[in-house]
Amino acid sequence: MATQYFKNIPKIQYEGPDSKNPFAFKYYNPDEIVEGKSMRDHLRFSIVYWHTFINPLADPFGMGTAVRPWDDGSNTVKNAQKRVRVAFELFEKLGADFYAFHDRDVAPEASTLAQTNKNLDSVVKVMKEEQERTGIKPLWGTACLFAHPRYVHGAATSCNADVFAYAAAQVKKAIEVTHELGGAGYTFWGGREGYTSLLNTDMKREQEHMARFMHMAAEHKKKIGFKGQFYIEPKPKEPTKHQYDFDAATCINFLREFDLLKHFKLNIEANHATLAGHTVEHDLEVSANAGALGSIDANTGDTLLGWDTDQFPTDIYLTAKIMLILLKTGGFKTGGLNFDAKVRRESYEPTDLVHAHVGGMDAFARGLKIAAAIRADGRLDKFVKDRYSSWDSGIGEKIESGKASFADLEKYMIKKGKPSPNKSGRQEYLENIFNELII
Ligand code: XLS
Ligand code: CA
Ligand code: CA
Repeated sequence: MATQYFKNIPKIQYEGPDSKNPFAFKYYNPDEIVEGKSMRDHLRFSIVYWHTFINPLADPFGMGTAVRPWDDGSNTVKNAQKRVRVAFELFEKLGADFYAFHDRDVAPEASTLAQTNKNLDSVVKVMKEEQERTGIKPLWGTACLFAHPRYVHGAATSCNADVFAYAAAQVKKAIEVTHELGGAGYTFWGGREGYTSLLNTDMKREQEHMARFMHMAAEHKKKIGFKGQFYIEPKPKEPTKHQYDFDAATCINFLREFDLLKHFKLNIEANHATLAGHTVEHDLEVSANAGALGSIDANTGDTLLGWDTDQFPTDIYLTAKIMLILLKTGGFKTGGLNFDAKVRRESYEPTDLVHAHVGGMDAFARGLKIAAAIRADGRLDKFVKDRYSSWDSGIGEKIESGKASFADLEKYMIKKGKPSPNKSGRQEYLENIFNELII
């Protein structure tokens, strides 16, 4: 039976851009067709368990402010089971089809691994009931390998082999649980997989261990018949100074070096890309070019704060740029837009969770429509195509098809004397077109 903690909030429905109702979508119209597919299937919204139901909204200077009337504050299975019912009440009201969770978000850790696994099973039972009641499923599951003090030196990259073994046992169970719940994927975010000082670190050995860990995970996945997609999520820093999964390019290089690319795709988080000194579009494009774009953690940072603020995305330029890349690459297969985002410490009431998600969903729905309009307009595409037209015939075509050597090119240029003139990149003109189509 559904709980009633959000009883003053109606099921969020589409009312269109003229609506002034804060509890209605202005742009997200799940069944509306865009480029031949429903908005729901394009966007595949997912809500995270950790920020939405566990995060107390503390910061380094002050305690948590979150008011969560359903939570009795105890670290018990009973409290965790109740929290599941409330979570699904909110997922349903928002009309999200997916959610994401860490093992330790959903069930309390006990003093032994065996008891911890039992706790998890007891809560998973309730998750299954709620999934069956609502049809909502995990976009992905994951294991928390960074919060407990045992992971102080890392998990798969720990200097302590026993800690590696513990982490492996934890991931084994987390994959099994995700499989049991019909999850579409499983994510590896190596929170402590990095280092702070080379004076005490054997980097080569640590990275080899991480690769071994992932191979074992892939073997176990096969063994239990889990068909969900594995993802690696890049992040450059925080908590460690040097994270091994720095950005998309670093992750892809690691996967390729250790023959793991066939088992993994990337889960790109917007705020992590910006911490790495990139735009999220850059990391999405890098992943897509390697055939490894899997899923997106949809959030944003704050330009004035230099850390992982995990805010809800509200900027329609950002969402339009993300959706443009996604449409170009054919959209999500197993992934989705996962709001790995939290409300601000000052927004501590349950209602704020609703406003935050409604805003994020609408921002992406609008981004999708803008991206589709840009593609239908065609001017940006045509500009890029024309810009590279020297490669479509003549010497360009010869180079691309591998039919020209350095000596051929020398001969060609000596005969020609100088290259044909360059043309303007017209960036401002293109930005104007983008603005014209932001509707
Ligand atoms: C932390 C990460 C984390 C992963 C899942 O910065 O974003 O939440 O998405 O472990
Ligand atoms: Ca994330
Ligand atoms: Ca983050």
